[in-house]
Amino acid sequence: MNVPARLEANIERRPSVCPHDCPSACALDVEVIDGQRIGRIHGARDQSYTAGVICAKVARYAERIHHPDRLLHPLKRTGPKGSGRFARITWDEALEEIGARFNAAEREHSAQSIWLNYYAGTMGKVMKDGINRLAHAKKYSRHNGTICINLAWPGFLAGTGYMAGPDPREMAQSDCVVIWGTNAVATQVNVMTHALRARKERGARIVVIDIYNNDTMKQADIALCLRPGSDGALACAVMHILFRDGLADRSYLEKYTDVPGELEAHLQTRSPQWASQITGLTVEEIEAFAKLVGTTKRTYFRLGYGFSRQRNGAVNMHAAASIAAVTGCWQYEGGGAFHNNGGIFKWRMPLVTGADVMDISTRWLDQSRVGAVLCGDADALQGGPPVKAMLIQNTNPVSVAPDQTRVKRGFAREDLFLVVHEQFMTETAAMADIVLPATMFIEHDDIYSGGGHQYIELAKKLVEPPGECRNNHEVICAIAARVGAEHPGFAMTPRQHIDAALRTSGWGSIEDLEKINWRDVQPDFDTAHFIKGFHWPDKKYHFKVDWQHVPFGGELSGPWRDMPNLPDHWAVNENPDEDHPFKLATSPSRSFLNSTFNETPSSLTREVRPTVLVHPQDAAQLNIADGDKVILGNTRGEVRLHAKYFIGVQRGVLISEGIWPNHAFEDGKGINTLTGADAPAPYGGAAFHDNRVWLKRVP
Ligand SMILES: Nc1nc2c(c(=O)[nH]1)N[C@H]1C(S)=C(S)[C@@H](COP(=O)(O)OP(=O)(O)OC[C@H]3O[C@@H](n4cnc5c(=O)[nH]c(N)nc54)[C@H](O)[C@@H]3O)O[C@H]1N2
Ligand SMILES: Nc1nc2c(c(=O)[nH]1)N[C@H]1C(S)=C(S)[C@@H](COP(=O)(O)OP(=O)(O)OC[C@H]3O[C@@H](n4cnc5c(=O)[nH]c(N)nc54)[C@H](O)[C@@H]3O)O[C@H]1N2
Ligand code: SF4
Ligand SMILES: [Mo]
Repeated sequence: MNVPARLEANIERRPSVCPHDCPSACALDVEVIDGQRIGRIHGARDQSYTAGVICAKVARYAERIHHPDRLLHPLKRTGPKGSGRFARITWDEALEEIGARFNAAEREHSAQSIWLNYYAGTMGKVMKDGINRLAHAKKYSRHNGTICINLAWPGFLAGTGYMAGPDPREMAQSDCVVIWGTNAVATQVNVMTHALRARKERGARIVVIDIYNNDTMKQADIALCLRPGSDGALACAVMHILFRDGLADRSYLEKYTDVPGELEAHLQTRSPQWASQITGLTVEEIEAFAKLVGTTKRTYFRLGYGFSRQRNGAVNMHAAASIAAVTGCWQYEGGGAFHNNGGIFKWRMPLVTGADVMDISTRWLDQSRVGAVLCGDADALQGGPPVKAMLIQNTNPVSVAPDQTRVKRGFAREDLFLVVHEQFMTETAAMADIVLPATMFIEHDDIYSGGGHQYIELAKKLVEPPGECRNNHEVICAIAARVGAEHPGFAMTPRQHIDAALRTSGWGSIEDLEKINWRDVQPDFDTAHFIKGFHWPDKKYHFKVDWQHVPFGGELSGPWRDMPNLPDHWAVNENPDEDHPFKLATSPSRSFLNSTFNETPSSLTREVRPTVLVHPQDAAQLNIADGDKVILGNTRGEVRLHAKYFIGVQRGVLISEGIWPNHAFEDGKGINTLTGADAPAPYGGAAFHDNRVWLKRVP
């Protein structure tokens, strides 16, 4: 009798961690088949934030790890830049050439003409941050990773002084969960696990504040669908009502906040009528929301990234967090405001990052302005030499960076020596002189910590890498040897790095972590709820902000001097005008993760094609039928895609979900052709959801 091969296979379940740039940082339970392949991936049940739930795209990771298009060997360009013509070479040949070209750039143009550019393709500490060790040891240009957090974090820090908050699992103990500017169903599914538990077990209300009726808003009891960039106005009107109706917690304000009287006076004119004009919400909607949070002590504000991706995003983040200080909900279990837990881990890992040899006089190149940097913009180059050589790990700027036309022009420079270490032939890798094949997370050892939770998590190598793939750490150490970089971190294994990072940070050893896989480092209730005060010398929550001195550590950018110092609606966003009557947000899609997964068959099938959601009445005015091919444009460029009728958005607002490969668009121009790289205040970043555009049917 023939026994099907599957039944004979030996399937083991092994712990791991999702490596992607997602606040959920899920603890995983991976099916390893015969020690070689993976089957389905499950959420680990014994990590209490993941609680057995993960997103669909990672559950079917076998599609990505065993994808036929994975890069398996080093390649060298044989045709013109971007032609896609490459020939296979050996690792030794590749590394020799990289060493020689980096050394030549250093000799001829100085060490700062070399830029090691990275982001968060993997969030593993060793594999993500080790590239800095090479940059610092050689005094190459430093990399300023602004693209994701720089609009969001300063807004939260401006109030609390600290990047943490009430235990995210406490959402399950709330009576009202406000999911603000995060499409959690798509982007961090575990928020829903805990919020839905609160609804089921306690009858909690779920409020969703967003600019379109996305999958998260569809789950809401109360849906507030406002205009992009108007969250500061909503927050101010809510606080106005709280003061007006006696719903502000005056004793909390007195004890825990800096200028409650000044705030109250300032908000006198920020009425619900005023906010209704700006937000497009009705006065009744605003009143009802204010009453709900003003009368529900256990209100948990889960503040996402999306609403910060506006030019006024930092001000809006601070305004939203300030509501919690007016109601005093921070005091209660299941109450307070939370954005990210970055502060609680207290990571110290100079052996990984080379922070001990960093020279802060070397320039700090802004990742979000990669186009300007590579095109030789003197301001973006900070007066230094042009960038002549680059190594890229963990990021795909030709797809994800704003102002794409300029980014592409920069990467097309024949005099730029570009090395891209990748898992796939991304559109950035396609521009490279040398492409190196990279491992995936189950093929190397690393540690992770959660942005949206409180665990330190260990993920050990589970299978051998395919072909000649090498991990980021191996590549960095091999290049270090060829450019004469010295640092003890180059002589260590990933396992030794993990152990050292844990020990230096006070979290035990790797052997300790191996026994439990995930370590819960949640601070106690009083610390997490700021019961002993906020993280400023006066211990108060700051309504009044000195944007220049927010404890974020960024480079002041944009019109930061004009920022309001109290919560407000700051009108600096791209406003529609006669030539650009629409506002476009480029929101993440459910089946891609930034540009990752836009190569896996099931994600591509689910997302169908590049699409813009248009209100049917707006479409009708422009003679656009459902499914028509349309062009979106602004001063930065034009993008061709298909229109889809969608009523769950305010008139004049357009949504295009997901970072599709540029080649999925008819003329190869991707969605970031339309987004701006103008370094918003206070510390740069990119206002991905703040674009004025015109729309027309393809004639
Ligand atoms: N499936 C999936 N998951 C992801 C990602 C992905 O691309 N796909 N990306 C990962 C990364 S790197 C990050 S940083 C996180 C980001 O995840 P989130 O924090 O969820 O942020 P976004 O998805 O950018 O935006 C969230 C929502 O905010 C809306 N929004 C835009 N402008 C405004 C506004 O002015 N006000 C309000 N109230 N809402 C607004 C967007 O339309 C979107 O619906 O997700 C991570 N997870
Ligand atoms: N229009 C628009 N653009 C956006 C956003 C948006 O909302 N709208 N969101 C922005 C945000 S929040 C972010 S964080 C950025 C993210 O932008 P990126 O950090 O560029 O994220 P990804 O597109 O996921 O690309 C990560 C790349 O790293 C590779 N990779 C993964 N693991 C490894 C590894 O171990 N080693 C190596 N060498 N490579 C690896 C993957 O194959 C992938 O190509 O995009 C931004 N761009
Ligand atoms: S929800 Fe986020 S962290 Fe969890 S598996 Fe999916 S991408 Fe990874
Ligand atoms: Mo991000």
